[in-house]
Amino acid sequence: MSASFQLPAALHDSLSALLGSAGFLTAESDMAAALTDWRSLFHGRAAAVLRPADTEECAKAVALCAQHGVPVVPQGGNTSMVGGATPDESGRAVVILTCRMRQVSEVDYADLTMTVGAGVTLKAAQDAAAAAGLFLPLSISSEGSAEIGGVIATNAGGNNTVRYGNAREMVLGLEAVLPDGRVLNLMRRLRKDNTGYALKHLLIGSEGTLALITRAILQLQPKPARVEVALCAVADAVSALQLFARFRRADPSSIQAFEFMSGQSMALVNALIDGAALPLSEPAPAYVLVELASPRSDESLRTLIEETLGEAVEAGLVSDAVLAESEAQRQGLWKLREEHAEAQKRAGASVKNDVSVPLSAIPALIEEATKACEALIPGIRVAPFGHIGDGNIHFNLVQPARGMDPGEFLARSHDIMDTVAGIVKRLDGSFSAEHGVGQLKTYLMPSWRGGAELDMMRRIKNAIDPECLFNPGKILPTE
Ligand code: 2HG
Ligand code: ZN
Repeated sequence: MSASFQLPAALHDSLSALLGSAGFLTAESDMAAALTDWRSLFHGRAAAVLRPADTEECAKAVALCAQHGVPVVPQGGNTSMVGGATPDESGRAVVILTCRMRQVSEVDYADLTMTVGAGVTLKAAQDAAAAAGLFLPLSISSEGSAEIGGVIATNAGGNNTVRYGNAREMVLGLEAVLPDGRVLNLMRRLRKDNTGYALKHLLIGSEGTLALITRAILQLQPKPARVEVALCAVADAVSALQLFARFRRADPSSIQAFEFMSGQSMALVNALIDGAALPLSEPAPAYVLVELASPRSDESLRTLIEETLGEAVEAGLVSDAVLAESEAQRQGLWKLREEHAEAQKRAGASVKNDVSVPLSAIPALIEEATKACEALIPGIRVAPFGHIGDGNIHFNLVQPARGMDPGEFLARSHDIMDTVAGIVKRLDGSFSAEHGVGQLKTYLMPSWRGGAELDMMRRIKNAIDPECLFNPGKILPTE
């Protein structure tokens, strides 16, 4: 079957000649995977899916699309939680995949940098850094599929933000194709470079609406010599934050991750994920996963984590805890954290609220939003988890275990999102901490970012992409 919307013949022929059969796909079956998001919330159509092999091919393809007024939807590993890389239903756009731009071309030991193509998965980039004896401290649950270009385009955060910041903090240099097909080369590996507007930072987090990222120079770190991980049973977010404060007092620079999981969300992981087994004597109301790292290989980090946990147990903050004794156990504990999104997907329809609030407001957020959601839909499963150390909670809701079908639950998505958002706003938080706006949350932009802020965003969009060809319908609501 051919695509439902035909590209202009001249464009079709030029793209086909430029990209060849490996890079130019128009059969529905070849395009299908790129037209639906990971959550299966959005089902778009496209005139073609392009897979350029390098920046030059990508730039030429974008220039051709621009000449014919054809919209372009950049897509990396297709792991967006907000439909950020799924085309609309018009079928007019082409999707450009970065998956063939997969070169890890250079690791520099003096500068601690790595040059990567947009299509390198985050996991492959981490592995390449580790193979060189270095460390790329960006870690997200979807790192096996998420590609560097998308990770930067969405300014992904994840598990290590508490120590190393978001993707933005790790990007030294950037190369991107602009909507008219020009290549913007910002591949400078400089810590200091005050030479006008910070275009690199404008593109980071712009979700493919301003440019298509093709390469990056990432800032690496020395590989820690010692890592310690513990899973702790706690009563609630208040105890979790008190535990965080204790670790921060003991040694703030050693905290590499500090994650929270509600009992409800962990129960879903245990029930629905193969090989996930809680290594504690009994289930708890909530859990913390803490990871510490040190450049020193001696026992001091082990002593630090044991002493801090011991004191927390004595103070009644932690009721049970397990420390990883090997790399395999460390990975086992992390699996119990990283599979929450997958477990919730398997549990039925769910509504996600990727929100952030000041640390001090997290207990109020969880308490108030839990009450409000339970009042909204009796039987709703409140399953929050997330990066509590940096203030980002995934306040997710799963459909009731019985008595409601997925469609009926999803029809209440906006009620749920608005209810949670109202509480988050009162607590001075953000309605999107790390997943971005995509197409799912554009409707929230006027009330949260309206006035001068949204106006400036529109002017920037208009200056860089006046025909609105790049990722239309994302971030900015249609006027
Ligand atoms: C995570 O922290 C991801 O595991 C996914 O950001 C969060 O499923 C989610 O809401
Ligand atoms: Zn997350």
